[in-house]
Amino acid sequence: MARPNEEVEALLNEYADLLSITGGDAFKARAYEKAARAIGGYPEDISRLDDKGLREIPNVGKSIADKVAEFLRTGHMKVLDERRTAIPAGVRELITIPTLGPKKAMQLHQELGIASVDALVKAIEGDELRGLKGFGPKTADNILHGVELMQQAGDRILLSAATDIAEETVAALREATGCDPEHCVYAGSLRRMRETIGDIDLLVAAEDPVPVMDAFIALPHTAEVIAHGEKKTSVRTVKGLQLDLRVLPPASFGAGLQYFTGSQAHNIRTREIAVRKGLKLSEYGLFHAKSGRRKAAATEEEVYAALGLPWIPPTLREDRGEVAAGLAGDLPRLVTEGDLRGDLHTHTDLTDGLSSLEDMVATAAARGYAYYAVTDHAPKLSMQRMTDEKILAQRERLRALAGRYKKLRLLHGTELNIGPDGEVDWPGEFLAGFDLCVASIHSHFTLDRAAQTRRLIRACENPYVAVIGHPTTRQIGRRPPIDADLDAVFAACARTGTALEVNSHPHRLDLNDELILRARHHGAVFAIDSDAHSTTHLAHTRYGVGTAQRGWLTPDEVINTWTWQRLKSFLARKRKSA
Ligand code: DGT
Ligand code: CA
Ligand code: CA
Ligand code: ZN
Repeated sequence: MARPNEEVEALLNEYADLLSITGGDAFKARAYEKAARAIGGYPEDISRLDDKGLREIPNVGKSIADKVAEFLRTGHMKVLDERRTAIPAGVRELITIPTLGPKKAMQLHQELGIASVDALVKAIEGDELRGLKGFGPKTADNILHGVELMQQAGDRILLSAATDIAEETVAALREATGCDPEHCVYAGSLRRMRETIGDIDLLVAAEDPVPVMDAFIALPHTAEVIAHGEKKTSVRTVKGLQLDLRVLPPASFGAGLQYFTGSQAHNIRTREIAVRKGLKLSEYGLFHAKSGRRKAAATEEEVYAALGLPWIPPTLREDRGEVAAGLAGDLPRLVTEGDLRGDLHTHTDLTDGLSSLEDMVATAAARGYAYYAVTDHAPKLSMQRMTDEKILAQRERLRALAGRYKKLRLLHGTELNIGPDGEVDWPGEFLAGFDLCVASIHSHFTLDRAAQTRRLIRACENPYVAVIGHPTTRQIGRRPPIDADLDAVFAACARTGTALEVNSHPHRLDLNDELILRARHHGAVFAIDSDAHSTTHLAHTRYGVGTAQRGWLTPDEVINTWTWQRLKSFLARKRKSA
């Protein structure tokens, strides 16, 4: 719970906003804002003050003091409650958008019934503001830009965006004076490859931190220096992301890396082991508790070994049993990007992809794949205008290309649409012509749990469906997962020999780590696919692999690490049931 001062500050600010939205006296609104700031920053706890004490706070007159006293006594402020019933909370949310003032917010509410930031964005995208006085295309653009900025500043960011920034920053820091390039890395949730990242934690080993810290704050993306010290410096970038840089003595780099990689829950486990051994673990090293003598610190391997553990891959460090597995010598041999022999879900410009078939295949070949499936959208995704003729013509083109690639086996596939009853776009005779079919949900996201479960299980039972694409359809920060009995679906996948996709698109990462852990308990197998819509997207598999590692997957459980012979018999076995 917030301190009473902060609570009252928030309420008075809200009241000031509501006053200005309803077009009340601007002077009065400003007076409430000033009082709010004064109370928030007041050193004494206002709940201990009497009426006289309240009036002694700068900018707090009798009228405001009475309202504060009323709130402290009753938990309510009557005037605020009245305004709240008159104006939906979402209208107040509107004025937090940069460039959107209270007058415009009220106008949007009164004339179009808009009462949330989301509704406003939809209205702009649907061109519903056209003709509204004071809302030309430029204003609308500014609003959209403002919303984007707000979201970037306020939210966790996607793994892919954080990776790009971290890699650029690490590359720049490696150039700094006194920075040892081999001991300049990122740690935290990014090293653990969580799907979203709160802030980026960078670590450098250097005897003299000053030049490294100076180089860090001088980077062009820095908008604000939050803290600038010799041990830790934090900046906020122009996009609102926080970066923390810590400079460590070279001798304790391993201990620092272990500590700042986290997760916090994992660190609690490792510290428990240290305590049981009469040791003390910190970011500076592993020490004998009694003598204070340092036992290990230079490398992570050394620190884990001194705890009686093998080195634990960062993607496992979430306190999901990895420490116990390490102690027992049972850590999994995690799948890596190098294990992938192919990609089984990709698109071209025949549907919604941006690159040609030829370019996609050339890029796949350059990645060293042994096999590669082209799986453009099937007809029921009507926006894509797929037809039998078009997909058969594509098959001809693909077969013609095959001669050019001696080491790469080209597979002709499609991404089928799972209908509301589990039906797919084409009958079995037509599906038999494909080398491989992915089937995914692209519609009817809000069916009830029983219906979603049924349609997914029916899709698994289709002998031509090899992979269920992006099984939950969630999009991070945009769309929630469908509601289905996923354990029943996972069991059906295991029973029918259907792979579950780990879709590598950074907005999807679907299945996610937790669902992968659940699915593998049912004995299901997986396909880590890029779902690429352009040549550059083929590299997204790194995020799918990270997610798979967080789900403890081994190469044996991932069908696209298998040899073509093994994959071919996996596909054939299921088709036999047709
Ligand atoms: P994030 O930034 O929210 O995506 O998640 P993390 O895991 O990167 O968290 P962050 O940046 O607060 O801290 C980085 C790592 O440093 C964290 O995973 C573990 C370690 N750490 C930070 N503060 C503490 C603490 O108070 N206790 C322990 N045991 N570890 C901490
Ligand atoms: Ca972090
Ligand atoms: Ca941090
Ligand atoms: Zn799809």
